[in-house]
Formats: sequence, C-alpha cells, structure tokens
Amino acid sequence: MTEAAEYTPPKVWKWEQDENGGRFASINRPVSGATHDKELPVGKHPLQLYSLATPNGVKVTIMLEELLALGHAGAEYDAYMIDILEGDQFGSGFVEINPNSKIPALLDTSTFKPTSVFESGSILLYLAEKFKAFIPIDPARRTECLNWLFWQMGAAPYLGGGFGHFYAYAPVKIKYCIDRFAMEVKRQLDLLDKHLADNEYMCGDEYTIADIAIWPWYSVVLNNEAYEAAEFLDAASYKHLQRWAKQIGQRDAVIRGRKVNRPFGPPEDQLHERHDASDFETKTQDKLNPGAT
Ligand SMILES: N[C@@H](CCC(=O)N[C@@H](CS)C(=O)NCC(=O)O)C(=O)O
Repeated sequence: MTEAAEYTPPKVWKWEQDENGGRFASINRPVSGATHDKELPVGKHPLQLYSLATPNGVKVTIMLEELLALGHAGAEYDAYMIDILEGDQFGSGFVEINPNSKIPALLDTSTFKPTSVFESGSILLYLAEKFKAFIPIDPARRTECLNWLFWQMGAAPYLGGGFGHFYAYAPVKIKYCIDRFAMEVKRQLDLLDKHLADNEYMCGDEYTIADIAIWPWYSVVLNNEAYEAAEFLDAASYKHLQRWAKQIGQRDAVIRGRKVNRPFGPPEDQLHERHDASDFETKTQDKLNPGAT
C-alpha cells in the first residue's frame, strides 16, 4: 500500500493533465461542454435513452422495464450505449440533452417539443409522473417516497465518488480518506438496514421509485460487485438490507433492466442496445458473438 505524499496546495489550482491520476483520470476535466461533434442515433420509440449500466444508468432501465411489465406500452424505448471511458458523453448530441455530460440521459419525443431529461432521480420522477406508476398517490406517502429518492441522490456521491473512489480507484491508499468515507457509508448501510427492519420496501408495503433508485447502488456493494468492499464494510451484517436487496433482485424487470447497455459481465447478461423486448432473447452478446469469451 503506497502512502500519500504530503501536499501543500498552490495559491491557484492548475489542471496538471498527467498528474491527477487515478482511474477515470482520462475523462475528468475542469470545464463543461462538448469536445467534439457527434450526433446521437435515434430509434423508433417515443423514449430514447442514452446510457450505460452503471448504478445510475440501471435505475432508469429497471424503471422502464417495470413500466412495460405493468402494461404501459408508451414506455417502449430505444437504449443506446454511451461509452464514458471513450468520452461519448462529451459529444455534441449528448451534451444537447445533458449539458452535465453524464449518463443517464433521456429524450421523450412524444411531447409537443422533445423533452430532455437528465439526472437519474429526475428521470425516475418524470417517468413515474408520466405513467402514474411507482409513486404513491397519497400526498404524505408521496413525500415519504420523494424523501428517500432525494436521500439517494445526495448519498450516492459519498458511496461512489467518496468511498468507492478512495478505496478502489485512487492511485494511493489514503487512510484519512478511506476512514472518512467508510464511516459515512457504514452509517448509510445502518440507516437503510434499520428502516427495512420495519418496512418491506422503502415506502412501507409499496415498491416505488425510491427502491428503484436505491437498489442499484447498495445491492452491488452488498454483493461485492462494486469496489470489492463487501468484507471490508461487513456487508453481511446488514440482514434487513440483504433481505430487501435479494427480494428486489429477483424481480423479472430488475433482471432485464440490469442487462441493458451493459458492456461487462457474462455475455448472456450484456444487451448493448435495446430496441424491443425480444432483444433479451436474441441480441445479448452470447447470441451475437457465440464464439467470444
Ligand atoms: N447525479 C447524476 C450522476 C450521473 C453520473 O455520475 N454518471 C456517471 C456514470 S455513473 C458518468 O456519466 N460519468 C461520466 C463522466 O463523469 O464524465 C445522476 O444520478 O444521473
């Protein structure tokens, strides 16, 4: 384990392109906006999704698959993969939909003027309101659902950008940073565990966009699929959270949603582009490239 060198910040921070280091250093920039001209592909459905199967991306594909499973034909969608390591999020077409250059980004072409929706929480809320599904009708319950939705949007950067970054991706292991964010992540896990001891789902007995937002992040940590930190965080001790994560992970729409725009993992779980429900049977990587490993 390398120790961090002592650092005295200069008066004015400067971008040292080769020195900031760490995984994802190549895509980090201190400025916003497009770096190149690139139009986005457009399919035949009203909803066009430009994304990747990271936890933030998976929230939206699970939501769309859940809506379709409920019978909302208007939730049919075309999902195109955005390769964030290749800088697709900085192409002009993507930036037009999401000036923040991060997946997921959704374009609803069924509205009078096409509606751009970005930020995964905003996309979940947009779809929940559009289809009147996965959000409670009763105002008090609705607020409870939104409390947890916004909680997740605020909590995720501590889990991913804080803990995940310093534990798994930073070029040096810095005890101060790992301790600080491990403390916060364990507090979050304990909070969810206590809440789920008394509630089947995040909003009582109703499965909502709060579960759809929270599950992709916390289930991958519990199952050791992110950061390889399950043992370090003693994930097995959060029994109620484990029960909830397993229960949601068994839903058909969740199993389908996780496969969309996924360029990693077993080939049978990788559906790079999704344009039709039948693509899950015919267009996963094991079907398209049977010889590849
Ligand atoms: N708060 C945003 C975060 C989105 C986000 O961080 N997306 C990451 C992948 S999970 C991304 O696109 N990163 C590319 C980059 O930072 O350039 C949301 O929930 O939609």
